[in-house]
Amino acid sequence: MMKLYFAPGACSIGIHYLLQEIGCRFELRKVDIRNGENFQAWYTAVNPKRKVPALERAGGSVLTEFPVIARYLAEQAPSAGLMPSDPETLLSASELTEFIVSTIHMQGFSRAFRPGKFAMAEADHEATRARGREIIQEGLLVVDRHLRQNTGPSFADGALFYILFWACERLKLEVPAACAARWTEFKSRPSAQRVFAAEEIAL
Ligand SMILES: N[C@@H](CCC(=O)N[C@@H](CS)C(=O)NCC(=O)O)C(=O)O
Repeated sequence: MMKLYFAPGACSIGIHYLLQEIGCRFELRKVDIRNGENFQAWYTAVNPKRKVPALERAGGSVLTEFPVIARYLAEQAPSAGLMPSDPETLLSASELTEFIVSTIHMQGFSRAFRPGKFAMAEADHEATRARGREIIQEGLLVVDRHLRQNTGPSFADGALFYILFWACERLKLEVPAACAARWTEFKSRPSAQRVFAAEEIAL
């Protein structure tokens, strides 16, 4: 059985959502990243990069990096309809997933949530957070355009799920209309309810 290493409410929630959507059996192993459990030897043996998500596959090998795990899961369960069959739609889903993870998450949310990673001086933290929010808002405009043109489900939904969760529920940002509509749709799904319950998240 697959095992997801996750931290409650972290980006791993997007992979957790995909696992629920594809309807496979899986185990969860919580990693307390707030208290540095990801730096403990047992976890660095799982993922030397010390990040979640990590997905242990049935044979025991571990996959890391959100876009890779998301696509792998979609490929494993073609009947879930998360792996676009049209090559252009597939490229577009990959492009969106990469943009969300490498730009909106890593450049935007990382500044907004953890300014100390970008600015040593405490005095610069507020400006760093503000810059993070700008990057998020600019990024969400790109995502919104994508959503208006591509309505079908894909593995990019995992990435969309966690940034919309962070934007709408954590930071309480006003997000563009198609993003807001997608978040309303996501959070009403039974898969999302199961994810929130398992991660003990109250919206
Ligand atoms: N490049 C990784 C990034 C994952 C990542 O940044 N995960 C965060 C949680 S949202 C993490 O594990 N942070 C722990 C830390 O930096 O100590 C991916 O795409 O999976």
